[in-house]
Amino acid sequence: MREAQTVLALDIGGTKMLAALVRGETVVDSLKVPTPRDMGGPAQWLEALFAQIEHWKGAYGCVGVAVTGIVDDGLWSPLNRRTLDFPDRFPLLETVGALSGVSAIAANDAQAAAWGEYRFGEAEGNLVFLTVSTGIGGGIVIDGRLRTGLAGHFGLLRGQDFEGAGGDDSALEDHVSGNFIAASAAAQRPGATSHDVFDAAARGAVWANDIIDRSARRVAILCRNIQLTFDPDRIVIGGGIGLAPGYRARIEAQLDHVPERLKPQLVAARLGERAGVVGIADLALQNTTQNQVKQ
Ligand code: BMX
Repeated sequence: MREAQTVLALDIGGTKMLAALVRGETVVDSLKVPTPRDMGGPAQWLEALFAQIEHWKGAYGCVGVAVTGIVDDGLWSPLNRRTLDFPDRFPLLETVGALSGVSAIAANDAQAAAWGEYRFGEAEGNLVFLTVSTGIGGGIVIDGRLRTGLAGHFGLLRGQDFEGAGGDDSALEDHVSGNFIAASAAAQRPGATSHDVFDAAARGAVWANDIIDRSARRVAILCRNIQLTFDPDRIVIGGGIGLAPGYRARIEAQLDHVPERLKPQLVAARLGERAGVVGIADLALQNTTQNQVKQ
């Protein structure tokens, strides 16, 4: 009984991989490691991860994998190679099924997080989840249904001259996300990470505050457009940058002048960085239950 309700949940993003044993919204055990972007590809990343959680074998009844990028028919592909690069159509479900020995499902990381916040978060009603992290991901839950496929890939929006970011063919996230913040600091601090920029900003460095404000201003514009597109009750902000101290307040400061009826209501992800694993675990359990019913 215990194992059956326990799910092995993986959240593989552009910067980190989180593995967790999940029951409901509870993370019973977890392991976080950097995504070894420069080491081989998905097959090696998953082998290395499963080697480190070998001791969890037998403790879970099914697996859920949330990944950056898109999963079509169990095949995993990146959409923005700057966020994470690997060859298209990696046989994700087959590989995870073989490594775990149990049934597996897979979904986009931000969509899984949106479902986690919908099921266990603060947000009532229709929500849009926005993760500002290595890239910018999004998940949409309307009338209790999670939108899948490309739905919510806000980080890949093009053509809008985001405030001088240049209406060229690059993706919005390349002008906003963690990668952008780190790259923008190169002049002042070669090799700085986005964390370093937030630390410098907290110490009052003007250049660092300027970079973060530019990022937050572009996310504020995105939130206004999301409000006009889906009119959600809440926009839930998550991700390493989205949850960084003061970042959401900077976005809200850019929305002060927006008329009440057009103003997006932003909330922090209640599940924090667990949103993805909790969401995919719930989807995996639903899938297992449905399959049992069918039999
Ligand atoms: C990119 C895209 C999305 C993802 C988002 C956040 C890739 C590899 N990923 O827009 O699928 O949801 O980044 O990803 O094309 P994260 O790695 O920052 O969590």
